[in-house]
Amino acid sequence: MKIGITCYPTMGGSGIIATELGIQMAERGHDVHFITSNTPFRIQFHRPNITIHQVDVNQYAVFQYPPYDITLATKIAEVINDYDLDVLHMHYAVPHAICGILGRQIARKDVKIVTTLHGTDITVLGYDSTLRSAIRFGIEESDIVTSVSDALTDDTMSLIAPKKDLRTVYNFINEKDFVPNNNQALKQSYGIPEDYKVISHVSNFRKVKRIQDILYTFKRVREQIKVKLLLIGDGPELSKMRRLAVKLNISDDVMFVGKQEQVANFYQMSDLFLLLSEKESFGLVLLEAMNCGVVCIGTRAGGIGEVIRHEETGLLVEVGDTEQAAAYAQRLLTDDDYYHQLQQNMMADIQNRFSSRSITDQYEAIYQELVNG
Ligand code: U5P
Repeated sequence: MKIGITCYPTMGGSGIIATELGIQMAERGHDVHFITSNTPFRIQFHRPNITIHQVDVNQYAVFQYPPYDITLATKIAEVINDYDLDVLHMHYAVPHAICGILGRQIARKDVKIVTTLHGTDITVLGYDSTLRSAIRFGIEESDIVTSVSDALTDDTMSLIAPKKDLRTVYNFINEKDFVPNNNQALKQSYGIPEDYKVISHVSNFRKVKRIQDILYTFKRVREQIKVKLLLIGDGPELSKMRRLAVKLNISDDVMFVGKQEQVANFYQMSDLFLLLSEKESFGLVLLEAMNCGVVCIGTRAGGIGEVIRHEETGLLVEVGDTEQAAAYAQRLLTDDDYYHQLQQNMMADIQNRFSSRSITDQYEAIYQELVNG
């Protein structure tokens, strides 16, 4: 099949999924066309069957705002016609599904549109009534719409109420990039003594991630065992969290390592991973940590409860319950048998429910269903 993909080519979860899916489809022999404002960050070298079409938004003084959406739609139309695309896969309802629909109209071709909802557009924009009808339109005019968790499907139904069934297709990661490897050398290079445990967290440091809860949890655990906290990523909350670590008197054991491109190494030196967000449509970082063999504690928020099966493959706490999170962390870091039991279940479960092969199969079946009518 000839597949056009539009996503934000940045480091966030949605861009990573869109890019990995395109790579997987290209490896299966499909002809993949990325139509994006920049080369997606995981495609920095040549790959067969992948073409990048860059959307250049002109900054003419005549426009008060650069017309990104219209330029993108025009580019999509051009690629539909030039390459005779069968399917467009748009990531996010707004603006990309809308641009895909407009592009299809400009091209005057019956190309099929698959839209994947990743969360931000629904949970943030769904509250903004000015955009709600546009999101609904993007969903209803797409041929098939997928969402990355049942929790996001439910949120979309209650906030947007589209007349359209959504299908949940979970996120996945490229397993080759995230493998278990007890990375003592890296731990050493960060000056972490061998007998210290490592707790980690990876995110964009936005408020919804509740990094303060990670610090409060860590403070309690640190009172009982030798442990370091590794915080990977950067964002608006970072400097506030640095100050909080100082105030809590834990800053000697908290390492802020900033934005990193090779996050796998940090998971590999971790014994426990925390994701204590108040909202999360899926929680891709959990899947990355789990594939590296790291047991996780998450909150009962959004899709986290679908990725972690409580007391089977990891542990869940209510949002803000740092006392329970600390109690669980302490048990996991001191009771090896318990840890290995959860770890074993976790490795089997992710292989079963989130393997790149089975998720790619599901998307491929969706494309095929549309193309074969
Ligand atoms: N990420 C990085 N480097 C960082 C912070 C995050 O590569 O410094 C990646 C995570 O590994 C994950 C994505 O793939 O960004 C964040 O996913 P999400 O929080 O948007 O689901």
